[in-house]
Amino acid sequence: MTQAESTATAALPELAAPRPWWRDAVVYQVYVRSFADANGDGVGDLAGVRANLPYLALLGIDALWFNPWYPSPMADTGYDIADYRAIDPAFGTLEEAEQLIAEARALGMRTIVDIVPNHVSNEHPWFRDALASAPGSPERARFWFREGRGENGELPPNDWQSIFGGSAWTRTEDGGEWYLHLFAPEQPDLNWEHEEVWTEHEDVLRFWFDRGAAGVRIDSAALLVKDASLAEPGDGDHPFEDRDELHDIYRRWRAIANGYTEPRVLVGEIWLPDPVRLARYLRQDELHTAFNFDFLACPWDAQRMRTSIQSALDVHEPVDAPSTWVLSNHDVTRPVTRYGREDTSFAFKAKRENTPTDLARGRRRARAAALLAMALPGSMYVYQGEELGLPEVEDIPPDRKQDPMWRRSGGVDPGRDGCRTPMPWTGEQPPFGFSPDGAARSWLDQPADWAPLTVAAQQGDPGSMLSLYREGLRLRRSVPWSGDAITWLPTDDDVLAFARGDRFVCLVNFGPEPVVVPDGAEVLIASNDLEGGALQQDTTVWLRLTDHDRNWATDRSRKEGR
Ligand code: TEU
Repeated sequence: MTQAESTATAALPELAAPRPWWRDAVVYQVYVRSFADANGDGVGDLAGVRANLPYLALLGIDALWFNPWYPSPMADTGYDIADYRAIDPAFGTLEEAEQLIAEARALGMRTIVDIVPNHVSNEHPWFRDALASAPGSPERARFWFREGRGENGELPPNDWQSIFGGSAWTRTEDGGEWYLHLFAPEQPDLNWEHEEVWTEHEDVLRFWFDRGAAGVRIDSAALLVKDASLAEPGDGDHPFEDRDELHDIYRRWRAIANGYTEPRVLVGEIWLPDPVRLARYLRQDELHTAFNFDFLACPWDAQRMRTSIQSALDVHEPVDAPSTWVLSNHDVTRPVTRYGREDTSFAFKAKRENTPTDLARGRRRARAAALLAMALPGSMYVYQGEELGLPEVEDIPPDRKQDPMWRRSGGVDPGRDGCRTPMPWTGEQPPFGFSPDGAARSWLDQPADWAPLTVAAQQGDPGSMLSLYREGLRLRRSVPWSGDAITWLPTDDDVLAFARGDRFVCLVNFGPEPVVVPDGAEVLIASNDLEGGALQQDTTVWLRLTDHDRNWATDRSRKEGR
């Protein structure tokens, strides 16, 4: 520190530390397989991401989260990891990943990598060693191997069901023990009672943090610990969800993350019905943030949305963690499709396909939802293609489907391929610039009618979804809001209105009655054109209150006693 700097610091003792970047970051989720294919093999790669970093920088995001990019047999498109310290050759090399992290950082974007601690690939050296070793061996102790039930052990050790359907147990090929897999059989679960499982993952964290990763997204973060008695789910603690011992794991991880000059960030993928339980993972010495899936799954309804938003804020406040706002990811039905249906709710294990869908309506709502999410205090996630308003692809023929959820459910669950289709960049027909000319067929086909959805088609059009995202994210950095609190303003039941500070209001009209923008308020951005100064159904606006009307928010809320 120079003399001048130390004087400056001494003169400003009251100055708080700068706000940590992750508290209100916009994080863009890159599903590498489907982002951009530079080498023409029909699969996206790191070179494709590097070539398109300017596109991401222009979008106005703060960080990139990459779905697993490690060597994998791809039984679950990369969530079955064979080596946590390398890059799958289909995507590139470790050196390229390091370059990518540095290049993104130079453009102002941090990198979050995906860590999968619940299970490994069945081709991971640990599991291969386990299969090659005898029951009761130390090699098997890193997993959950058990004798079967029945006279000859022909029945699984218990009735736990895999999240992808069917039994959560598979018997070894020699007809010996069974092993546990909460997901596909190619994803054996690790035993988190084993010290080496802890130390290995802590080392993997350091490996990526040392290479410049700003944080990790922790896959299936509430599933790692199991009840060793193999009890069936009942009234008490769940045998493999949200168990108390998990918090010790994340306290150790937090200490590692805090050991860096710029502390690294831990983001949990935690699906829990009870937001109070979710917030326990966000205590000061545990994870920094977690995905807010309640908001994602919430039906498009003013009061349901209000309840979801308020309960997220309520449970985050006491632990001083920011909420996150998520509308989509690689596991869920695309918002344009979801919001275009009669029933706009989402449930992971009750996905539907080809139910009547009004895509124009869905798009309108998805636009309104995007501006709503961008206006809320906390951080926001954008899943690639969301900014283009891609719909779910619902007509993938069975022989082209890849997702084990579809296969293991015997075709009952449509699977998640429909939200993983390659990005359309340019041109009039597939692969729409995803791959170079003459490339191999894309790993999933794009619909032939996506020409109007390409980046090239949208970027010059001020009315496009892409322009809405760019403009909304740009404004998000400069709007006159203050603090992390929101004040709900009194409205009709079909309308949401909240203020942030005394100069900013976000208004969302869910209902059929037009809502007139108050006199004098300046419209900063609207998800759809206003008609005669009024918001039609399924429209969000951001308003700047001028001196003349800046008491509007506070006066109205006081009057209603809310
Ligand atoms: O998803 C985790 C997952 O599927 C569960 O947490 C599920 O969402 C929950 O039980 C619903 O109630 C992650 C990845 O996002 C997904 O792509 C992988 O297939 C899965 O883990 C296995 O690694």
